[in-house]
Amino acid sequence: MKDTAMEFQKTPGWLDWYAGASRPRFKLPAGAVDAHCHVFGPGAEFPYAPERKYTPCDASKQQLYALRDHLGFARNVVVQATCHGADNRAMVDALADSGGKARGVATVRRSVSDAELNAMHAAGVRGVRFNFVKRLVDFTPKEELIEIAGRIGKLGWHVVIYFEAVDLPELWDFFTSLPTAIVVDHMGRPDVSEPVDGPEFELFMKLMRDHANVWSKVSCPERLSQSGPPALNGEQNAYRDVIPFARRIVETFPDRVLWGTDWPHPNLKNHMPDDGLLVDFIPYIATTPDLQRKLLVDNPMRLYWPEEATGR
Ligand code: 0GY
Repeated sequence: MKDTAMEFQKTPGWLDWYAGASRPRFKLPAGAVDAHCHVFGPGAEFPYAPERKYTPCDASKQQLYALRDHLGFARNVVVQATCHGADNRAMVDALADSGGKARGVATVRRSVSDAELNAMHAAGVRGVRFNFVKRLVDFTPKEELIEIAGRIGKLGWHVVIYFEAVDLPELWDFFTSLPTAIVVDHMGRPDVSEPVDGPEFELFMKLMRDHANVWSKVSCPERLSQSGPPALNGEQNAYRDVIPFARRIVETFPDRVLWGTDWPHPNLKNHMPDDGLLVDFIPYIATTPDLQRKLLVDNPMRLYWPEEATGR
């Protein structure tokens, strides 16, 4: 992986995002929020971080907002991706160009100044992300993360955590000591070949049950599924093995769930999803209009645009 000044070579085998997304059959409720998506670069304008573990294809704010409109979303939450490290300029630039229709989740180090945090708040950042997925980031000491959580909590921000289910026991004490709202990416990445009422997923359910500040994104069936999309296996319900897990969370904690496309889908090895089909997955996991409205509108509005939330 050799880069010239502003030219980045994609990680070998990198799958580019799919540009031909179908128009979903499922009609999203008015005001729906795509609460987990990213921008990548463009590298020539916003260089990828030297410490990154992968180099993606570019995925710009214009392309993200075109997808938003095509799918029928009203707003986005743009989550800082690890390929940009703690350089949040691409994400903040996307927020600035959204006309108030995007909010952000940043990555910061202990060295971030109060002035920088305040500037990010003014730009629309409302959370920081702590990543524990070892293939994506190097280890950050817990004391540093606790210090950051204390500082951003004063701004009313929350912490987004990304980890794999096998690591939850070891991370439990740390997560449950965080003082802010906590949003878990992709249901804590359960192994969906295990039973939905098995010990691994029960531990995640317990985390949410015992800690009312913990929320979950019921996102990324394409990442978690072992049965795969219809094009690969001919099944009617794409990613059907993920349905019981996501549905259980949505039905047990309807006021603490979020949904996002995860566009442009970093690090997928086998297939690149059609984002229209991902939207069509939603009614399998949120099966009533009431659950769908909470998942897609009320909950993300409460967390990211509380000043506009209707408080239903
Ligand atoms: C995701 C998932 C992944 C990557 C990142 O920031 C990132 O690099 O989040 C992944 O590789 O599982 O949520 O986008």
